[in-house]
Amino acid sequence: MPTPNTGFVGVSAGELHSLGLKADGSVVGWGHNNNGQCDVPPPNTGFVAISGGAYHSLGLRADGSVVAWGWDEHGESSPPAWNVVCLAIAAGKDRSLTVKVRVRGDLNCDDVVSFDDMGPFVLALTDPVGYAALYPDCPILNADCDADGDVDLDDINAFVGLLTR
Ligand SMILES: [Ca+2]
Ligand SMILES: [Ca+2]
Ligand SMILES: [Ca+2]
Repeated sequence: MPTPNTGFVGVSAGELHSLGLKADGSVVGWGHNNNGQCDVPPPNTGFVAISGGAYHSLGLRADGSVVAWGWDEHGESSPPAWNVVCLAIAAGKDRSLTVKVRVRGDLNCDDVVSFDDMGPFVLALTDPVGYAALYPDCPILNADCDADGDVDLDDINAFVGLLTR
C-alpha cells in the first residue's frame, strides 16, 4: 500500500495491480507496473471513477472524459476497442455517478462507433452549429478522436481508426 494510506474513496483491482481513488480526485496506482498501469498520466486530478484492467487502467473524469494508461496505450498487443472500454466503465459507474461518459467516435450517441457515425462526424467537423442543433444531447467532443482537445481535420484518421478496429 502507498502512504499515506488515507483519504481513499474508491478502489479497483487489475490483474496484478491496484488503483485507489482519493477524495481530492487523484488516483494512486501500486503493484505490478510492467506496462505503466500504475503510472497515472498527468494531470492526476479530477477523477471520479477508476477501473483496473488486466494490464491497463482507466480513469473517468468529472467532465465525462476517460483516460486510459498502461498496456492499452503502448499497443504491445491488440488492445480492446477503446470505445468498448469506455462503455464498460459507463455501465458500472454511470448510474451511481450520473456522469455522462463520452464515447470517442460516437457522433450520434447510440453508444457504439459504427458507419452510422460517419455522417454526423463530417457534420461535426464542417458545421459544428448544425451538428449541435441536430444532436443537442451529444457532445461534439466525441469527434475529437485523436484526443488532443479539439475537433479538426486531424481527427479524420483517428475516426477511421476507431471505425475499423
Ligand atoms: Ca454511434
Ligand atoms: Ca482532435
Ligand atoms: Ca487537432
